[in-house]
Amino acid sequence: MLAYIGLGSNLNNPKQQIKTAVMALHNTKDVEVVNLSSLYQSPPVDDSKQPDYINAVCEVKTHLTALELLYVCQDIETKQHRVREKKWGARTIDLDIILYGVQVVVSKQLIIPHPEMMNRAFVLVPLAELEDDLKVPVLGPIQDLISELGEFELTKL
Ligand code: PH2
Ligand code: MG
Ligand code: MG
Repeated sequence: MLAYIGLGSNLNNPKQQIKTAVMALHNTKDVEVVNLSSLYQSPPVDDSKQPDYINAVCEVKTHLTALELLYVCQDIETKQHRVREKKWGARTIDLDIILYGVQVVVSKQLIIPHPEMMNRAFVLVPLAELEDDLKVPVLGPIQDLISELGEFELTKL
């Protein structure tokens, strides 16, 4: 299965946090990172009183189920000392499963495609960098989603 994982950080050396998380994913049994986007910088969406974020998207080849992959992501977040306080608060690392093949998942723990992806340039733009003609399940072609975004601030590093 091919899956896309969004990475974000705005605390404690964000670029290094992203690199550490990508290495941790790659070093996980049954998970292979096969592609990584550029790093992108953007102001925080939905809470302006925090530092800018660094974001990227990676593509993984995996034999894990979507839920097993979620647990791997949560484990990496914990190892990188993520403190879960308020929703959308500043964080050392955030790993979100954006897509899991063409599978649609709606459960208490996990929603795929990621329910906010269509609103987030910091997810769509790096994803399109990896796969510019991607058809997102339910939502449609990635380029259409980017066109529908409206104005956004995002710097490719
Ligand atoms: N993540 C959030 C909330 N806001 N803003 C940016 N720019 N990048 C993020 O990764 C981000 C955010 C919650 O996951
Ligand atoms: Mg997130
Ligand atoms: Mg998250």
